[in-house]
Amino acid sequence: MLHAPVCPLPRKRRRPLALHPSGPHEVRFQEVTVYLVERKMGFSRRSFLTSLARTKGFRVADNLSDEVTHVVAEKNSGEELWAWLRGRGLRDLTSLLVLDITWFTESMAAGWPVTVESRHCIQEKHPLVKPCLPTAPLWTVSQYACQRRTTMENHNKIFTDAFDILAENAEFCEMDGPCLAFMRAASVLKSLPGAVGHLADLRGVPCLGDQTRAVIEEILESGISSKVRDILSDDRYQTLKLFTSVFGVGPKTAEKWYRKGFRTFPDILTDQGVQLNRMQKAGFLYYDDISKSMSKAEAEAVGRMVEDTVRSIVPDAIVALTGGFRREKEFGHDADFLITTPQPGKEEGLLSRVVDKLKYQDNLLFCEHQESTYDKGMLPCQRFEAMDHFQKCFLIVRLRDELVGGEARRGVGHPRGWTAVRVDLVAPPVDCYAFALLGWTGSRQFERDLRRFATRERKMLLDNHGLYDKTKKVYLTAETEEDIFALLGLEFIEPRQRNA
Ligand code: DCT
Ligand code: MG
Repeated sequence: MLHAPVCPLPRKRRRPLALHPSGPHEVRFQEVTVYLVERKMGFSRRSFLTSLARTKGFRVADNLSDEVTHVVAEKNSGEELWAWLRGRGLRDLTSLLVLDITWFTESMAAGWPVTVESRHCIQEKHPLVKPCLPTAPLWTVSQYACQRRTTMENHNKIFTDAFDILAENAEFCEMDGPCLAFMRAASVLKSLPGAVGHLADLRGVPCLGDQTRAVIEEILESGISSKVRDILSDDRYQTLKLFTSVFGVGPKTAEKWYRKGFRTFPDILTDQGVQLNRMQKAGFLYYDDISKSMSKAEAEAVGRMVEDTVRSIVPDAIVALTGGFRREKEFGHDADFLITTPQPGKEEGLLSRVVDKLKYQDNLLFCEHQESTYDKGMLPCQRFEAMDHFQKCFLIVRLRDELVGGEARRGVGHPRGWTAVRVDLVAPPVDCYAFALLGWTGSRQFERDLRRFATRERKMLLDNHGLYDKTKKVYLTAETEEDIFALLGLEFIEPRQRNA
């Protein structure tokens, strides 16, 4: 017989949310720490979603702290949620992403944190009525250039010009850290949809540290940065800038010449002790032409010449203009072409034959040829600065005036009737073509961030040859750029939006 209990049952107590309800999980996305708001979501749903996210490699915090990057709430009003967040004593609410559950469910379905879009963000209804309190960010911007759309329309040129100079000067001083920081600052500002009018506009914008914000503040107040003014009047900076403008002269050689006391081109060219290499000799010889930027019309004219020459050797070859011109830049320092053949192997030795033909046509002024060192078995290299292994040629080509349309012609009135232009030809095998196209389209900052994103957010290795999944230990194949973005779980960014 069953007896009634003699003492009342203890009240059901809430289990504390275990740190690792089903054992510890590997954190795959270091940049993201999620906090799920229990209010309206309920205790059991929150526990379930927490374990689900952890099994998928997300870091989910039990408590709200300054470590949290993504706050996720369900059915909460913006006003109440923001008021609650302000009361939590967090150091900096401005960089916090406050998101609707849709961001979380989409991320669970994708298997990684999807790009935050404005439709995911929970805005407070009247963010500006309480100006003394932190408000939601004006712009939601990713720290990765490959998750931003950066066209040639730059609303913040006054700042980005300053950061470009600071980055270049840091490079000349071999200060890699500050150089990268200034390049990242310039890049993120180029992507903003409007002009920065006040430092507060930048709340929540990543890639800006104390130093870079101080530069922006000074420009906002006085129109110029004193650091930039000092650099522009610095003899060393001006000299290195002049010397590195010569084809074949890098910062190391420029520095060596500066230390020898050289300040002008005649100082270098008249010194008996200076041994110029082939590239530098050509660089000085054609300096007047190739130090001027090349127009889109000129790049397209070179394109027709290259395409005709390539097709006369392999009729079904594919020739694509890449680099800045593919990103719809109007001017560039060179024209970059990618050449491949539908039939694998047919691209071998192709560039030598193209160069021979250009020489025969009397259109070749200089050629530095690099044979392919590509080996299918090698892992993609994370370092962007390492050149790829495809066969390539760095050329100076004679571009005849009649090939360029009337107005765009640069040599108008020039008795020679031609102009020297810099051209790069790269010939990957067709199975690497999509990766090479993505890599050679740039911009450099876009490429750096694609690789950084692949490594840090996806545990994958990306370079101009291919993509490797370190978790699954497999190479992933792609026929188009769209395939590569999809493999990385990124929204497709058009070439004209890659001017990061
Ligand atoms: N690139 C690369 N690996 C490198 C260097 C560059 O894959 N080690 C890619 C990135 C950009 C692209 O090649 C073209 O390079 P550039 O011609 O230097 O740049 P650009 O964007 O075309 O700009 P510019 O107008 O100065 O030519
Ligand atoms: Mg280029």
